[in-house]
Amino acid sequence: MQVNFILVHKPWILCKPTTSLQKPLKSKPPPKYLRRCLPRVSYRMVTVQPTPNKIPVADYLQKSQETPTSLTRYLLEVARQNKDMGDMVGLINGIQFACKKIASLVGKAGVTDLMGLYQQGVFNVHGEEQKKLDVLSNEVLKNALKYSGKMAVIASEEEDVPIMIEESYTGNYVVVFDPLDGSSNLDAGLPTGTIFGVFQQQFSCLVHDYEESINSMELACLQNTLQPGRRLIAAGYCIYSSSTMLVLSLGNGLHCFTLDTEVGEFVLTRANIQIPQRGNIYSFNDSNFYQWDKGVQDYIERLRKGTNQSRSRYSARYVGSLVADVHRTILYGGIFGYPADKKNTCGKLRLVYECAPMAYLVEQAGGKATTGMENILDLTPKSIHERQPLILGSPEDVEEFLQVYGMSRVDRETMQVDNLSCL
Ligand code: FDP
Repeated sequence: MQVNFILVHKPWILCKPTTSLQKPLKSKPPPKYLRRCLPRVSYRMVTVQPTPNKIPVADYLQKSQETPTSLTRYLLEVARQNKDMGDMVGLINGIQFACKKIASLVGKAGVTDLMGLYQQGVFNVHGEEQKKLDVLSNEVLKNALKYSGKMAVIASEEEDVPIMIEESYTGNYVVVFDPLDGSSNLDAGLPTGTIFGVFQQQFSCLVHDYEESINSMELACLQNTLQPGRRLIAAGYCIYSSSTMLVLSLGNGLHCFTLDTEVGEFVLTRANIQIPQRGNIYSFNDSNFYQWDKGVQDYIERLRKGTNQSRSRYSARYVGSLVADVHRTILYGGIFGYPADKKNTCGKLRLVYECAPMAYLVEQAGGKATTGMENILDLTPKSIHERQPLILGSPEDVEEFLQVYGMSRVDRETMQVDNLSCL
């Protein structure tokens, strides 16, 4: 077991209003609980826990397909077989509760006036107008995680900066998440999803209360959220569609639990999911074709014409909701991509809470995920909202993409990627 020594320090941290939840500037300032306050922290000697062992519950999952296994029962089995994973089980329980709550909100959004914008003219950190359900889902997930008692730091798509958890609830885990991805599809009743990834904290932070300044050591504490995807110890997504499914990996393969609305429980419906070696579907936003670099265009043209390695013409499917497109790709095979283009020179998707968890899950199912240059899981994020190109799917399809793309890689370099715009 590794021991780290961290200086004890009690700085003051600046308390700024948040852009994501605040009222428009002309109205009175938001109440204190709605502000983006960074809490005062102190540092101490910490023991960095080893990564938990792989979970040998695969056999159990196979057998238990004969009788319905709830996610709760599965988690209890994980805890029984892995004494050091009790906290992780508590954490996933918090997430499954949040997913049920968000599924219920999404399901009745049309009849409870939850569709549409949160506040006209109020933008989040990405410059996008937030939907009511973006804001609500963020609160639901944040609270479920906070009060699980297992959290140290959380980072969300909907928050400007990572959030440290108050001392009384502090735990050992770092969770990154996108509470409601694909929310531009909401008002049309199309699928949306929650994406999450779990790391172990590398720096320990003791959080006391809300104070008034921040220094480099506190930033180090928040940098717990900037770990490469390779260090994820769990990830998952919840898809809100014709049914609600929680697709999860604790590092032991990929398993799908479907919400049985009659009993209010997630029930195991697919154990040890394996992505097909090759598919016949491509899922890219085709309207960007003329904005892509030549390598991507050449690859897509081969799929359209059937001049690719499998000599078969591929079908196009693109929902425009990451969770839905990745879920279909995992189950049916093929390739999903949001590459860089002339407008989005770093791609559009966020490395920390979109690309990395999805890459981890796809690899757990035997697939591959890349930027076109590097394996997604090898990238160390420089900022919490950094964007990266994402190509993932069946191993043979991704390999073929890399070959074709590699032939004209120089073309990407001529796009003059401005790295700052990725952050
Ligand atoms: P959305 O803007 O609706 O939130 O990253 C967000 C995302 O959706 C992904 O879910 C989706 O894959 C992508 O953007 C779609 O982008 P385009 O509309 O540019 O295709």
